[in-house]
Amino acid sequence: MKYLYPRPLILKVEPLSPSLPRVISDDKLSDNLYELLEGKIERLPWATIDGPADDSVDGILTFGHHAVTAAHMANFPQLKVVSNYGVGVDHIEVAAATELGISVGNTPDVLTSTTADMALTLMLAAARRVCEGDQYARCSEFKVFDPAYMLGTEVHHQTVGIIGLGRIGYQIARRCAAFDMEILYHKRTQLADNPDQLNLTYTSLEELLNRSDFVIVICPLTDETTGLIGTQQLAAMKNSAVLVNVARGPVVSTEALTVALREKQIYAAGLDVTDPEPLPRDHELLTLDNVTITPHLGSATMQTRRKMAELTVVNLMLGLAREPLVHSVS
Ligand code: 8YV
Repeated sequence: MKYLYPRPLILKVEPLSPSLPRVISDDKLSDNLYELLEGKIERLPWATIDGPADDSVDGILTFGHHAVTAAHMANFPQLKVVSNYGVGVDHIEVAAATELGISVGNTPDVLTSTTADMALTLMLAAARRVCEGDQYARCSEFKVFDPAYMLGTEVHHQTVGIIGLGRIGYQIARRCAAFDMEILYHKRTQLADNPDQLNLTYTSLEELLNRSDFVIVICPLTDETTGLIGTQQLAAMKNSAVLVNVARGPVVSTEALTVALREKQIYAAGLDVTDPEPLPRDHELLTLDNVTITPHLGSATMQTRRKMAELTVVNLMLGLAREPLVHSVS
């Protein structure tokens, strides 16, 4: 097995005890991850999380699609660590974990550039009508090239507004700078660190929405950001603007966005996340041409998922050994 993390780290987390730690694991986690855990833990099915109290559970291995609540954690008095395969921890009650002395690990950094690439992919795809074009190029009506069909909207030299300029947001900004875009951003506090000296303008949310040709949402999902983009905010955007969401579905109101796209209050949207996820199969949003939707693929490359798996395993094993995690949010 070839590891991407330094060997000493891996050695440090080999289990010492003859009886394997018992870890409730999401059944959908990748084989990559379970390969790395072979012989290190005893896997308990995900359903255990809703079962009776159990003092033999040592860890929880999860990813961003099932809640890990205070009540779950309190049910397992020996629980030492919740290791999350992903950076977003909005599905985990972190404050409760901290109170209970449980470490919560996540996987930032390794997926930053990959997720930024996805934001650009959706921005370009929505603006240049890539999915519509793909469908048309395959269908029988496509007999002759027509210079008037499927005109999209320009990306380069336009203004982009990034909501949430953390690690991923900054990498999105770097990519937009290469497209000669004017870059606005909004976040809770102004950026302290700008290592690439990018030309970034901090604005209020309202000004960002008014001025941007592209609005990219990449803030964490919190009580404050739930429903951040609703009817009023969509109305503040230009009719020619494109909205991209690579954060979490509930940051944007699905209902308001459906109306805005149907009524052409905005030009298009590119969504890697939706609320709910997936949308009901008969949802109107899925019938509209001016929305491009991907099924939560932000970090989905073979290389990045491999690194995420390694980091998740390292965090888990360190937590089980009651040692500080490589990345911890608790
Ligand atoms: C993944 C993500 O969807 O890291 C996150 O927060 O949203 C993504 O990388 C995921 O959690 C892994 O399945």
